[in-house]
Amino acid sequence: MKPIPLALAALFALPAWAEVHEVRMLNRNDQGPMIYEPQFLRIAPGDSVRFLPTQPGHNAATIDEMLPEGAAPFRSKINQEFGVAFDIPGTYGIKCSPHYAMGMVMVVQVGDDAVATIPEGLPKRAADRFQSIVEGVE
Ligand SMILES: [Cu+2]
Repeated sequence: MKPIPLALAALFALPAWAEVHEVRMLNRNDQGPMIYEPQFLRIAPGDSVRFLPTQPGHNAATIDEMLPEGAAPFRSKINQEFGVAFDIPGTYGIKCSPHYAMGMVMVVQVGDDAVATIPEGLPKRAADRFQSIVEGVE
């Protein structure tokens, strides 16, 4: 067997490539109105999520009560594709700013931990959808 060239050996020493996950922002799908697809992602620290304006009128923003300690909040512009890396493990609640009260939310779970408890005091339809998301997670 030929020896592995030095440059290639260096490549193998790098950590696995961070993955990019895509989330579509929709007015409706077969699971309901005002919805992210998928509504739940489990990703590795360092992975990124791209929020795609598949249908108009949506964005993606962190929810203050559902942001791991030390993680930076973000808020994308309406109708614009937005990519963000998640470096800090934990449970991130994501909302669409104009449709939060209508329950347009999702969970990004970073790392291997169980999904954190959904906090009290969220808008009713957002809380209901978070509950159904969490119930669907193994
Ligand atoms: Cu929306």
